[in-house]
Amino acid sequence: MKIAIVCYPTFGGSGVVATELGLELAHRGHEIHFITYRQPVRLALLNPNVHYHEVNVPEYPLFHYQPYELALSSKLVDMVKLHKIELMHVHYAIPHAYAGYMAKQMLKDEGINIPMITTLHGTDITLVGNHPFYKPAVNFSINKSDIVTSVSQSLKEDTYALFDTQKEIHVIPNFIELDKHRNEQQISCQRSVMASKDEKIITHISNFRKVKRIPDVIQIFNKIQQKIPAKLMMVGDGPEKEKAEALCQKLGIQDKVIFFGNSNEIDKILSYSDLFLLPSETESFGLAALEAMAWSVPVVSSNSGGLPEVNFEGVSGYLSDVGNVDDMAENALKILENETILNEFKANALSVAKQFDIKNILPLYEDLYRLAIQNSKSIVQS
Ligand code: GMT
Repeated sequence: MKIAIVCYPTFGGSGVVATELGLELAHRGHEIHFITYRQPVRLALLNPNVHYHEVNVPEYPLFHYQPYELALSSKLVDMVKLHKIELMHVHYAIPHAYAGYMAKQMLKDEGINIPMITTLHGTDITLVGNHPFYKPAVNFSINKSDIVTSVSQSLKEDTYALFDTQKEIHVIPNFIELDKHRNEQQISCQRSVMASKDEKIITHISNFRKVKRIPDVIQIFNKIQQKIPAKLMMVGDGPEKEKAEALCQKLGIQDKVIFFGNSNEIDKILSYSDLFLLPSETESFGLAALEAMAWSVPVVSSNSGGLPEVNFEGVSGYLSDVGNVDDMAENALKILENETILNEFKANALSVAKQFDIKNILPLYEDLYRLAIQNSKSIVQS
C-alpha cells in the first residue's frame, strides 16, 4: 500500500510511534511518505520505501501566525496526486486531522477519494483538544475521519466522554520493537559514568511538562535515596526542568541527580536502569514506560489514564494515585531493596513488554488500512 503518514517530528510519544510504525511498514514492503515540517527524529531515510516531504510555510509580514494547516493540506494534495498515495494516516488530531480533512475535500473535487485514518494519542483529546478554543474543530475532524483509532481503552473512553461523537474508535495500543532491543543488548556504555556499583539507577524520561509531575519524580527519589544508595537519571527537556534542578539543590541531592537533556542515548541509559518513574497527572498510554519495560526495567507510576493497561500492578511494577509520592516511594523500595524481587520484576517487565511487540500490533493497523481503502473504492464505484 502507498501510505502518507502525518505526524509531529519532535521528541515525544506520538511522533515516535508514527515514525516507528512507518519504518516497520516500509520494512514490510509498503511505500511510506512522511509529511511534516521537519525530518522526524528517529527517521532513517536509507530505505527505498521511505520518503520524506517537508511542509514549508513561507513567512509573510501579514501573518501573525503561520498558516501551517493550509500548507500541510496543500502538500498532502500534491503528494497524493504525485505519488498515487492510497491512504492518509494522521497522528495527533490537532491540526493534522483537520488539515487531512481539507486535503480529502480538495482531492474529492478532482475525483480522488482518499481515506483518512486518525490516531488519537492523548493530549489532543484530554488537555489541548478539549480546550474550548479547539474543541469544535477537533470534534469535527474526529467525525469526518474515515477510521479513528486510540492508543488505549482509557483514551477511547475519554474521547466519548469529552466529545460529541458516535464514531467507532478502534483501540490499537502503542508498541515496541523488541528485536532492536535484543540486538542492542551488547551496548557499550560505562555504567560507572552514571553510578557506582552499589547504587541503584532510577530513571525518568519525558518532555518535562507539568502533566509529568516532575516535582513528584524528585520527591519520590529523595525518599528512596534516604533508604538505599541510588542515583536519578532525568532524561528530556521542557518547561519544568529548571524548577526540578532548583528542587534538587533545595533538597541537597544535586550530586545524586543527572540531568541529561534530550539525549540520543536513551537505550544506553535504560539498559542500566533498575527502576523507571512515571507519576504523570494523565497519560493516555505511557510509551516511555513501555520503552523502559522493553529493557527489563520495572515501572513505578501513577494509575491515571492508560497506565494500568501497560504497567501491570504487582507484575511489571506498581501503580499509585496521582500525587501519592509516599506510596510510590514505598513501592519503589519494595522492588529495589531485595535483589531476588528486583530480578523477578525485571523479568516480568520484559515479558509484559513482549505483548506489545510491533509484530503483534502492526497487523492491526494493516487490517484497518485495507478496510479503509476497500471502503473508499466501493464509494467511488457506487
Ligand atoms: O505527553 C507526551 O509525552 C507527548 C505526547 C505526544 O503526543 O507526543 O504523548 C502522548 O502520546 C503518546 C504516544 O501515543 C502516549 O504514550 C502518551 O501517554 C501521551 N501523553 C499523554 O497522554 C500525556
